[in-house]
Amino acid sequence: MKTLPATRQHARETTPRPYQTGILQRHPKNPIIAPGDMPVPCSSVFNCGATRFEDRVLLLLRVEDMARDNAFHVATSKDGVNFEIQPEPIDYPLRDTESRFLENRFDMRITQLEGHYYVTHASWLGGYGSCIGTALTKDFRSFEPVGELSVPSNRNAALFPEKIQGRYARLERPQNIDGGGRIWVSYSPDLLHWGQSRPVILPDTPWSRCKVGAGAIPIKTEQGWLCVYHATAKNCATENYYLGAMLLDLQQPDRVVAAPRQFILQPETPYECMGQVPNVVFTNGAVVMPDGTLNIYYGGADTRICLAQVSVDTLVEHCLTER
Ligand code: M1P
Repeated sequence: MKTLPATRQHARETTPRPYQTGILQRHPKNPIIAPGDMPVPCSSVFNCGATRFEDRVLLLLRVEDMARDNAFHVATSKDGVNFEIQPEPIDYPLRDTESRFLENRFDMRITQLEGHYYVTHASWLGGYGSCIGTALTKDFRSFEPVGELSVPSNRNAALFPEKIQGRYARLERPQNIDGGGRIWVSYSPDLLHWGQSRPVILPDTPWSRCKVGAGAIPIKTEQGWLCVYHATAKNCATENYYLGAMLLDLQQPDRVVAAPRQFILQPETPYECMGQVPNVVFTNGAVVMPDGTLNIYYGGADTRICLAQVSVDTLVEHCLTER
């Protein structure tokens, strides 16, 4: 067998990979917010909810301190890339004395609905796992707890931004008996009582064999609700997180209009593969920019915040044409 000269072998091994296996473009400034960018000492900053607030992009950052206790900080930006971060955490209890079980709240998703911002999150109940909690805010300064609105174990709640056929709707992920889980849709007459739940049947792929959960809040398009979701697959060393995209029916969102078998992002850069949980790309927030670009904010390895971009039209087209 012909072998390459040693210098060329070295060149081949050290040439950076293009980091472009999906259709998303990673932002060249990635990671856009790392622990060292925070105005407070922290070990990780990741998995942010995202929305438009006034004329800015607003992120709710999940920040872990050196004791790995959580806090949530607001960050705002005009261009969606360079953020001003508030040094004081938001005033919303992450533990409480009323419930003997509530130990933490995390993975906040923000839905603009009927003049309010609803924040849905996982509420960690110790041995019971997590349930879905909700808070209400108008200004991201004061947060009114609405309550824990599911029994455990459930999480990854993404509230739709409008009523569908007269009912509120949310994506959620009840836990499977094996610790995984799939996306379901539940409906509510009043945002408090949830039921009439139905599963969202997605293609079975090698990258989605373990967990499949909602990501960012669904985006309304003519072709359906555009959703970016996460899925995981175990290998002999780790459980890798991927992002996928799908379109759900506008009137009956438990019905899948299109869901490509291909993932749209996999962990492959150092900032996605190395950190407190390796090989994780996890989104719970995306924002449509004025030029139609979808800014997908995602946690890299549960340690820093990254940005991937694609136009909404391109992602819809991708969903409709790829199988
Ligand atoms: O460590 C990876 C992720 O693990 C959990 O994800 P899921 O909701 O799919 O179970 C969460 O703790 C999430 O925050 C974390 O990024």
